[in-house]
Amino acid sequence: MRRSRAILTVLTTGALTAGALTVLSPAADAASTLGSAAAGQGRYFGTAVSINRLSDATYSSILNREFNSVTAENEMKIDALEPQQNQFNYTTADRLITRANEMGAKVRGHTLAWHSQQPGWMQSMSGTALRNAMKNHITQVMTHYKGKIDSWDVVNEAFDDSNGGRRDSNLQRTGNDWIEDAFKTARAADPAVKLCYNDYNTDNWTWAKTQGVYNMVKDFKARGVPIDCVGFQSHFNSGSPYPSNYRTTLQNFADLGVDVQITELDIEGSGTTQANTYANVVRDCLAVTRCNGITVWGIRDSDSWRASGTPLLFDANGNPKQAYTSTLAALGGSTSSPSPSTSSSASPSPSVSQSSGTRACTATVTVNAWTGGFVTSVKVTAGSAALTGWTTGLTLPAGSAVTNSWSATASGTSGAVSFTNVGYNGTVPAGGTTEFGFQGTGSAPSTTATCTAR
Ligand code: G2I
Repeated sequence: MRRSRAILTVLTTGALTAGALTVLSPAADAASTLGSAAAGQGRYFGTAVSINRLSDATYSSILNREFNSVTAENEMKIDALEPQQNQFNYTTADRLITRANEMGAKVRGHTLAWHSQQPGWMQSMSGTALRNAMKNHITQVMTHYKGKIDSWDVVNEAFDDSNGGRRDSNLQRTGNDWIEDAFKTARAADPAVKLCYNDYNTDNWTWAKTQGVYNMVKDFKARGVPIDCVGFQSHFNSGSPYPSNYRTTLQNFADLGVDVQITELDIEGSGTTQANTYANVVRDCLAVTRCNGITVWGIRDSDSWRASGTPLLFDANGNPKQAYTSTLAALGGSTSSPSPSTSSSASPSPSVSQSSGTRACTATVTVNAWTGGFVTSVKVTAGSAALTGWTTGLTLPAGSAVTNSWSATASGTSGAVSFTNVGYNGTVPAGGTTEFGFQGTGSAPSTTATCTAR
């Protein structure tokens, strides 16, 4: 509020002072992405990521730019990681972890014990055999991901939707202590990672389901059952609307001595109504000290499991929606982030820095390789003139191929390949840098790359 008033004043002054040009420069204090704005509040801002979409340049660019936490939308579920009993398949999920590392993002593990997305072999199990299979899954997966995950959804959606009791499931039928057994197993497998319970329709403090989960967490805390956090999925729509007591719910759970996170946020709707609800959710989280992160359940509306409800922050073309702007603002960031400059000059001067000299760039290549694959990060640095576009080229060894890239458009997949800026990162100020990356199969390229500037 104060900022927008200040801007108005400067513009008015500029208009009245003939001949004087007031230069507006980007504010140093307003973050311009969801992740950086959330970081400024001591929080993270994450998204669900689907591995299949990483090859989509628009999706990939937004992911890199905006988010500093990721949750695998499906790739770390039980059926994905243990398709046959005791045969674990980490390949796809590991690619996501690698990508998160590239981005410097946290990873939320989702999910270890759940009635849904069980592999066929588990669905048909019961009793002690199922309980042991659950514990083995938790132990194996958490051991594999030790040190790589920030928080795990140990148990997901274990409560009934209406009566405040437990949901019936094969896991529930192994005995009411299955949830605490899962948490104790998880703590033993990795004492360092945060252990969370995660559910939906637990946002409204007056709902029986919310009370059911609250009482379980209270009981766990009283009896010393390990639990560190509670995730509120927060899939909001007309049947399950954003409740005015949401902040109360988050605070009451936090007061039990757990962190709380908003883990799968999406809000069906459009325009100002949707934008206001997103802002309210953000403000509620910021008002609760132990609400330390927000994750949206997908990037563009078209990526959502509820695509027809247009519940996310970017439209199908990857353009930020009104809801994006309100979310960023509620986090204390700003899209254009103009603020009055401290200097004004008597004679007009260009407000953008002009190129001096010939455009040139250099590419610095970092490779992380393992047997059969690699991830490459490339930093493009502008010379003494600003760039309006760039292309870097390098050569892959025979038998190697690019399988995926982000923040650049790839040309070719083997031999001599090149990467050209995408829409948002072609402009690089003099001496500035931007980064892109790609991954591939086979042995890694050398770290020599050409850079052509435009
Ligand atoms: O249902 C929304 C979310 C509720 N909370 C737990 C989340 O894990 C859950 O996510 C959704 C994913 O967004 C969907 O993408 O979970 C669904 C069921 O696990 C996911 O749907 C599945 C389909 O059921 C599969 O048929 C499909 O193969 O997505 C898979 C991959 O597209």
